[in-house]
Amino acid sequence: MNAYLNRVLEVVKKRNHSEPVFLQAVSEVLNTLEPVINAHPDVEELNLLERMCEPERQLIFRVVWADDQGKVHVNRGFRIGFNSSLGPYKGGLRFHPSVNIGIIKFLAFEQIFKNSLTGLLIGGGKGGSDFDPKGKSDAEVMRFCQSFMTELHHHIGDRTDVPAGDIGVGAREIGYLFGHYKRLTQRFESGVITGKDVGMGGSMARKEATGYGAVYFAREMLAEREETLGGKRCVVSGSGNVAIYAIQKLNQLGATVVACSDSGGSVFDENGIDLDVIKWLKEIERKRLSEYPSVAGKGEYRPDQKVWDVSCDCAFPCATQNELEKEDAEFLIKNDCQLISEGANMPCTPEAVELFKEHGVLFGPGKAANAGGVAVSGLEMQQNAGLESWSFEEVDKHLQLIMKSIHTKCREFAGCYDQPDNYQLGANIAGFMRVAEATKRHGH
Ligand code: NDP
Ligand code: 2IT
Repeated sequence: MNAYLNRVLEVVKKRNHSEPVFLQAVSEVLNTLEPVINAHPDVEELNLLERMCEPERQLIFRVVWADDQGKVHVNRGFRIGFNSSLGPYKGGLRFHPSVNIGIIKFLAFEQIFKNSLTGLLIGGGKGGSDFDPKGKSDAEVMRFCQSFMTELHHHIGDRTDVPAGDIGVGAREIGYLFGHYKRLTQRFESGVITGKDVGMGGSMARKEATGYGAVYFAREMLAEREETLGGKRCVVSGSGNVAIYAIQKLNQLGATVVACSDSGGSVFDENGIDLDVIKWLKEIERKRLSEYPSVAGKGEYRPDQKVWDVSCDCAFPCATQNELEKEDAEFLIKNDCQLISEGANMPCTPEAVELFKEHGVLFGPGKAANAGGVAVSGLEMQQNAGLESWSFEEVDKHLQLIMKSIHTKCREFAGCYDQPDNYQLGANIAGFMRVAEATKRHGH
C-alpha cells in the first residue's frame, strides 16, 4: 500500500482501536484507492483522506424508558454525522442489542460513498441504539422511540440530518419517531425522516426499494454477461425488509428463491419459498422463521444453519455485516454460484470478497447494490419538499434508472484502471471522487 494510505490508516487505527468493524470498513475503502492517490496528488496535499475518515460529529446519549410493568430501562442512543459535503447527513437508525459506536461509525462511513453513488445531494450519517425491539409491546416500542427522539430532535432537520430505518427500525418505529418530533417541535416537517408510511408523507416503493434495488443491480451485472435472472436458482439471507423485497423482485423476474434465514436458522424450500408466509410471519406476526414449515405446509427448517451451503446461481446477503465468511464463499464457489449482490451493509468478509474476485464471481458491493433504499429516501425528501406524491410506477422507474446509473459508474471508474468487472474498485473510486471534489471546493 502507498505510504500516504498507510499513514492515514495508522492514524485511524490509533484513534479507533476498539472498533474493529469500523476499521474493516475504512481498510476496505483505502485498500482500493491507491490508483486514485497516484493520479490525483491533491488528495494527499489537501489531506482529503484524513478528513473523510474522521466523523464531523458524533452524538451519544442516554435513553430512559419504562416497560409495561413500569420498570425503568436505560439504553444508549447514537447519531453520527460523518460527512456533509454532498448534503444533509442521511442514513438509517439501527435498533439491535449489538449496536455500539463502532458499528454506527462503520455504517455512517459506508453511507458517505453509497449516498455519493446515488448522484443525489445527500451526505453520510447513521444512528441507532442497543435497544432490542424483539419481544417488546407496541406501547414499549413507542415509549422507547419517544425517549430516543426527545434527545435526537435537537440535532436533526430536513436540511441538517435526515434519519430513516435500518435493522429493527421499520414503518412502526418511524411513525412513533416522526410523531414525537412533530409534538416536540410543533412542526409537520415531513422531510425530517424518511421511510414513513405511505399516506403520512412516505414515498411509494420506499419499503421495496432496497431489496428491489439489489436485484436490479444483479440484473445489470448479469446483462454484461448476456444473461438474465429468469430461471436462476437463488438464496437470500435474512427475512426482514431487504430480504423480503429482494425475494419479491426475484420472483417477479422469473428466478426461484430456495432459501432464506433469520438469526435463529434458515429455511430450505426446493420449489421456492412461499413469500406470503414469510410476510405474514415477519411483517404481521413478528414471529420466528422456525414456524415456516408448519404454516407453509412445506419446506425444511435448519436451526443455526446459514443459507450459503445451499447450491445456487445467485446469492443475496440481506441480513447483517460479516454474515458471509471465507468458508461460506468456498461453498458458494464449489456450487458454481456466479453472482453475489449485497443487500446488507458489508455482509461479506474481506476474505470472502477476495475469493469471489479470484474466481470470477460477479460481486456487487453493498455501497452500490443496496443504494436503492437511500436513493428512494432521497426521492421521498424531494416529494416532501414539493408537497408531491408520486405513483409507485414513477418511483420504481427512478429507482431502476438510479441502479443502472450506479452500475454504469462502477464499470466506468473501474474501467479507467483496466478492471471494468471489479465493482468493488469502481464503487469505491466513483463514490470517493464525488465527495472528495465537493470537500475540496468547500475548503473545509
Ligand atoms: P430488518 O430488521 O428488517 O431485518 C434484518 C434481518 O437480518 C432479520 O431477518 C434478522 O433476523 C437478520 N439479522 C439481523 N441481525 C442479525 C445478526 N446479528 N445475525 C443474524 N441475522 C441477523 O433489517 P433490514 O432488512 O432493513 O436490514 C438488513 C440489512 O440491510 C442490514 O445490513 C442493513 O444495514 C441493510 N440495509 C438496509 C436498508 C433499508 O432500507 N432497510 C438499506 C440498505 C441497507 P432476526 O429477526 O432473527 O434478528
Ligand atoms: O443502509 C442504508 O442505506 C439504510 N439503512 C437506508 C438509509 C436511508 O436513509 O434511507
